[in-house]
Amino acid sequence: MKYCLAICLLLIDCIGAQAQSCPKPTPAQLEWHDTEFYFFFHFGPNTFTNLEWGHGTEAEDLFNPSALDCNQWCRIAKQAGAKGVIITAKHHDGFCLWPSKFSKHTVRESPWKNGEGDVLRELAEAAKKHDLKIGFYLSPWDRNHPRYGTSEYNDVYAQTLTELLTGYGDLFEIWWDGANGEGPNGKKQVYDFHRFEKIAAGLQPNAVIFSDIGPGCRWAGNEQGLILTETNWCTLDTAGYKRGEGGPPVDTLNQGNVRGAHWIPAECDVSIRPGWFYHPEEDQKVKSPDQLFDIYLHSVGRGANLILNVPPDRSGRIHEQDSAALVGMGKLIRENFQNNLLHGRKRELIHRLCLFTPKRIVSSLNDGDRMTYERVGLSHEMQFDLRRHRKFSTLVLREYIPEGQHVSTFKVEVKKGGKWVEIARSTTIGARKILKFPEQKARKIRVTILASNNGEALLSEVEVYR
Ligand code: FUL
Repeated sequence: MKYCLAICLLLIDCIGAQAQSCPKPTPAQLEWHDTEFYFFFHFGPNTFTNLEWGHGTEAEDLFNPSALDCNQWCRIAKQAGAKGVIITAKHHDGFCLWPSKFSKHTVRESPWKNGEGDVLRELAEAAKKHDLKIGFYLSPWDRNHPRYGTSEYNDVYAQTLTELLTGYGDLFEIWWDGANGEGPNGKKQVYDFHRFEKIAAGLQPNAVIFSDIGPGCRWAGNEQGLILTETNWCTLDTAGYKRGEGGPPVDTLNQGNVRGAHWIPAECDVSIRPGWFYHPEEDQKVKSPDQLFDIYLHSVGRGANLILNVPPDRSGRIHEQDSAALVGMGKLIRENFQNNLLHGRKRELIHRLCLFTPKRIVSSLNDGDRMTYERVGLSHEMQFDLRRHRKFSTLVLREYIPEGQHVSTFKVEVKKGGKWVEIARSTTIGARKILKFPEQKARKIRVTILASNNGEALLSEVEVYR
């Protein structure tokens, strides 16, 4: 007993010392983690020219949606279960979807609404009405701006960014694309990202900046919307890496770095169609609800955020093929996570490490509140009693990430015929882990944390679904 107590105290000591130094999310990043899944809108001259990368020489006359309806976009986003929207305020062709003072290639020069329109304003108002967060993609690469490729372009970008960050209310994310080619004068640009970051931090401290290396969140290394393995660390080492071509290897972007220096979680980007912009010939190539739900499981279900691109068509509306698929996706998300079989049940935490440690009954794991948590030691078993045999095929775990991310291996067992049988084993948990397995019929479930960076786990939620 004496030894046991000593070991326990020693362990608690070590844990305390290690926990202090690990990277943790900022309040803005915590909010961002909660946003989980949002829409991306690629819209602009490419929608009308059928291109993916406009040349920057397209006539403004081309931009003329006949029935732009941002409320429709937001209604569908809500039905799909998304919590926010991000739009290409300016893509690589340089066309601004708002009447920017710092460009002559904007909606103001187009026939749409006689040059009086502002797509960002319409989207910001619709998003507010539908209780969706909003963010902007502002391509650093600009194939139109005459100053591109000179140091003056950094001033232009800084002014344009300021305009966006001050004109449309609170933003939750700012998107910096890594693509960087030549501008109209054939020159590449050396961007003053340090200055842009300072502007963003000053004007929109709650907006998380996306790029290959953050600082707010990172590209997940592929455009399929997937975390490719079970492992996804929210931490990344960025020393020596740049945005774009000088970024970390794609598998590092996908998995993060265990014990990485900075909290820069992954965001998975993917389009509902093969292209990012609308192309009529892709109307029959829209991903199905099942495919979209599978992407959700491999992104949100692996602790990342999902940004799903839904390109509006030439009328300025989401095409019916896409909206049908998205409504189907939303239905699948709701159905799959509707009825948590553990909800409202107290559960037992059985400590195996020290035989004399008493059982604990806890409720913070099933209160639906990510701010309450339970401290669980390695090899401590968490046992859940469904009170009778129930069928289930999904387990959801959430780590208490305000204190960082630590778990690196855990297993799941069910009791069958008086014996514990392992049904799943995985690696990281993070913000949210969704484990799917063949349907089980059992009364008791046991989760054991087998390895962790700091010798313990802080878990905030455990959920079980049919
Ligand atoms: C890429 C861009 O080049 C594509 O056009 C698209 O915007 C995608 C989301 O990011 O880097």
